[in-house]
Amino acid sequence: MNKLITYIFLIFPLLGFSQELITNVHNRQTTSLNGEWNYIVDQYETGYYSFHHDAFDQQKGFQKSAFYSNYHAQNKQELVEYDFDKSPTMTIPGDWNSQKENLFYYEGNIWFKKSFDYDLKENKRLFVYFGAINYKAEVYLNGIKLGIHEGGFTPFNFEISSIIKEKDNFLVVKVDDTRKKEAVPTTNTDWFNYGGITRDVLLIEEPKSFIQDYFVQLKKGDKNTISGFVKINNFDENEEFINIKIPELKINYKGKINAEGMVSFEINSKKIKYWSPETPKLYDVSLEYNNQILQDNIGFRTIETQNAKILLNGKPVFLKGISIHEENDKGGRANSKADALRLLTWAKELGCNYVRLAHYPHNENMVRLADKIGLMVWEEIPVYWTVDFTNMETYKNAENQLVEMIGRDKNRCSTIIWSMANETPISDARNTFINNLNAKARDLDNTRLISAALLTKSNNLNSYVDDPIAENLDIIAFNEYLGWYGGNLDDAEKIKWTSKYNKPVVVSEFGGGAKAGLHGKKNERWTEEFQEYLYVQNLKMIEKIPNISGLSPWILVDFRSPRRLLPEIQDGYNRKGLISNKGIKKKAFFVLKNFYNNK
Ligand code: GCB
Repeated sequence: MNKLITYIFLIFPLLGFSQELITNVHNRQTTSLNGEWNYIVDQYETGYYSFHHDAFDQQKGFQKSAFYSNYHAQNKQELVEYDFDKSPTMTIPGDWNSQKENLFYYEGNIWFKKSFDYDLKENKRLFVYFGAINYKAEVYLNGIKLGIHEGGFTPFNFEISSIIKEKDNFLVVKVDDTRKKEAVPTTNTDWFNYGGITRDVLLIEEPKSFIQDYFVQLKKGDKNTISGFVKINNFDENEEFINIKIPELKINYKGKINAEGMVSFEINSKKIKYWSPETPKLYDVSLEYNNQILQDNIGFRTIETQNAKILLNGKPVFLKGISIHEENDKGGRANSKADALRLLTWAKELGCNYVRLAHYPHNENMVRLADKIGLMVWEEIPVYWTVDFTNMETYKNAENQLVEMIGRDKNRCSTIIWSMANETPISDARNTFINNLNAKARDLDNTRLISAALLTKSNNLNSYVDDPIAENLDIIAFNEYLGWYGGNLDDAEKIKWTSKYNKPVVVSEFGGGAKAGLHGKKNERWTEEFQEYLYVQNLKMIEKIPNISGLSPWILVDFRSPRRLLPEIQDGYNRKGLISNKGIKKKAFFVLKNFYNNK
């Protein structure tokens, strides 16, 4: 234990940021580090900075911090004012706010520690993988700093082959969820800032040379060609080939790996059964290399736009959707398969063929389940409201989150739309920021549609979108709140929407709050009747919007938001859910269900 104490404060060179993502982790040889982790709440970052605020783990900073080193040299004293093993524990994955009453409102730094043994054979490599940590993570193994990751909703990994020991490894993570102006998202959001190690922690064991990543989807605009790439980590020149097998399609493709460890391929097949919400057909795909067999379940479908229509497998499709936040039934960050099943089963019950996973990449179980049960998905990054558009570091951070989201989910056929942003105010800096993200997304994946939830403009009863970034989007999506944030519900059918873009339109949000069980007249705010009427009227209006191709009202379930302060009604929850946080369906649920059933 004493060693542990010394080690986390010891100085080792920073290895930098997280390394290239290993994908499809759930089908690899893994050991879970989920479970109970010790934690230390460190409000003042005492484990990170000296009393003069020099960071212990930055070599330069440390060397300059003469007082600190002299003090220790003279006194031969270790920092002993903490003890992980005697500290309390909490369950990982899990946010701290919903697990510990005294941490409910805590935003700041907490150190986590997990001890474990691992017998790594000589010809193997080991990686530690985090599904997500909100918000900033600094990771150490056996006193050695592995690196840093920023962004609360995407996965990352570090190689630990040379650090791992057979016994008594200790993995330490400093998690900081302080909201910052320059972060993505920025300080102000309409959701709860759940802090912690909120998704799975895994050890991934691989051979020296292995398949790190791959892209296996239908080629853009070609429903008879499966194309993409396979990427080998540490390419071994004695093993020149990979195989891609899809037994049901009698595909056994052999591809030669190039000097960069990459294979780009195209495989023709006229027998493909296409994935759709009605028939969510998935194929067993196996990628084979150097005795490694990596399995996946992959569906094939085309998604494109033609003028103002969205075409799924070449046929027009209307997106019957609902927006969803990633919360569990206890009011914490959701992560489990059961959470995903609960949320997506409700979406199905509502008659949806599509969901908007707002406002950040949700956990992988969500998209995997959507693949399986047949729901098209909009995924987005938390470029929300007013991030610091003029700041290059903020852009890099947003782009990194985009890269990690696409990296993780590019083989999920359910995902049809990558969204770049939500309700961002127009300015030159913002336009450039989002256009650059858009270009990056297209560069990484040209098979999906790109959108962003935009703001609208109105002039009396005329409403429209006029946004310079819209020209570069495939779908014009916007949020409108008729009857809630202004406007008169009785005018719904008189409102005239126009669109200057010959592109599909999706209403990415509309809605209004209601407290489940509160009844009254249709013009009484917060009653179920008010919300019901709001849905009736908004749906009448939406049906008449030119080029309308879908909607994802706000929102499936009431969710926690520190901005929602009204006692006895909101009590810290955004009440625009069609279902209460306790699972009770409100009247408007049935209005939307009926609308979708008849669509
Ligand atoms: C919006 C935001 C969403 C909010 C919602 C609301 O426009 O996109 O994040 O939660 O409105 O309830 O105000």
